[in-house]
Amino acid sequence: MKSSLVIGNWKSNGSLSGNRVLLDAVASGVPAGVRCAVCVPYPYLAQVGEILEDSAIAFGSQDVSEYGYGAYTGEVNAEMLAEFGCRFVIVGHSERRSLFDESDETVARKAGAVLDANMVPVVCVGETLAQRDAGEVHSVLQQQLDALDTVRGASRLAGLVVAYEPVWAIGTGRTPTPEQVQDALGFVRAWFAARIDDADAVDVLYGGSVKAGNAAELFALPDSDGGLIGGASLVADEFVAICAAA
Ligand code: G2H
Repeated sequence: MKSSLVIGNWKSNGSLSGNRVLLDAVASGVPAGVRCAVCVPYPYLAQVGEILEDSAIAFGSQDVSEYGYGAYTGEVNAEMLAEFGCRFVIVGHSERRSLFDESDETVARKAGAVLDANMVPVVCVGETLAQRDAGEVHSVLQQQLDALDTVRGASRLAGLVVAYEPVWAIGTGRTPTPEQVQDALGFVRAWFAARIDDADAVDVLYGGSVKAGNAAELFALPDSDGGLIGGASLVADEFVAICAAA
C-alpha cells in the first residue's frame, strides 16, 4: 500500500527568518515514510530548497505560467520552477480560479506545462456552497476534470495529483462530513478509472480546513491518499501532527 501524501500550501505567507524555523521543525518532526511537501511563494524557493536539501521533504510552488520563456512580463514558467528543484506545482486552486479568473482550460494548460517540465501538477477541483446546495457537486467536478482530458490527453493523466477542495471549506474552519468527502474523492477516482489502467496509483487528496484533530478521519477514507493543507501548514506542531496522522 502506498504511503499518504501531505502537501502544505503556504499561500501568500512566509518570511526569510520564519521559513527556516518552521522548516527545521517540520523536517525533524515528520515521521519517516510519509510523503510530505511544502508549496511556497516563488521568492522563497531557493531558500526552501537549501533548507530542505538533506531532508525527505519535497517542495514546490503554488502556481505557474501557462507559457514558456518569452515576452510574458511577470510570469514564472515551469522550466524555471524545475530548475529550482520543485517537485510539485499547485494549479487551479480555487483562490486562483475565483480571484484571478482562471478557467478550467487555463488550469489544464498549466497542468500540461508542469508535466512537460517533469514535475507533478496538483490540480485543485471543488464546488462552491451554492453549487453544493443546488446538487451540482458531481457535475462541477466532471467539468473541471474533463478540461484536463480534452486539453492534455489521457496518456498523461496518470502523472497528476488531484486535490478535492470544496470552496466553502477553505480557510473557514468548516469541513464536509466524511461521507461527503468520500463521495467526492470516489467520484474523482472513478473519473480516472474510466481513462487509465491504474487509477489507484493516482494520488487523490482532500483540502479545506484540515487540522491535526480531523486529519486521521479524513485520511482514513477509502479513496483518500492524503491532504492539501493551508493554514495548518504554517504551524510546525500542527503540520507535523497532520503528517503523523497520514
Ligand atoms: C485550501 C487549504 C489549502 P486551508 O485552500 O489548500 O487551505 O487548509 O487553510 O483551508
